[in-house]
Amino acid sequence: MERTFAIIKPDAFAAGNAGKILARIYAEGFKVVGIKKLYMSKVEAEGFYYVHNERPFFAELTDFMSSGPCVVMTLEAEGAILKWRDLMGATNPAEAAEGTMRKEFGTSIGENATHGSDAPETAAFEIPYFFSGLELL
Ligand code: FUP
Repeated sequence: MERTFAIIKPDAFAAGNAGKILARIYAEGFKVVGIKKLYMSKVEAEGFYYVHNERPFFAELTDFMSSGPCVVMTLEAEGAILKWRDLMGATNPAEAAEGTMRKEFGTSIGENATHGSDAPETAAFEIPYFFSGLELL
């Protein structure tokens, strides 16, 4: 079994789509090991996305991620990292396949509804950034 880290981003949460996204997560067979709503600060968003801190979209990205509440999750499944990336779809909702979360609920490359770890090393940083061991029992 593998674990990945996922976010229902502020755009999707504000639009009332958290329930639909969570229903798909369960329907696809993930176990939701950890889940909580939080309202990220700008500094917390900058820490989470530090790998992108030299990119031109960093300020916009961290403003958006701290613009409203989101839902952070730790998901478990066989091949959870790729499985959640596949269910999310391409970064740009316009290029995402039908039936993916970003196609259904994203509105732009920035406001793209969901986040998911892209590799085991990323998940190993992202899960404990938001969850303590006790929250993942
Ligand atoms: P992804 O792994 O699919 O979330 O995509 P990236 O790691 O490349 O980018 C992280 C986030 O930065 C995206 F979810 C949205 C944002 N982003 C932009 O706002 N503009 C871009 O050109 C690329 C990414």
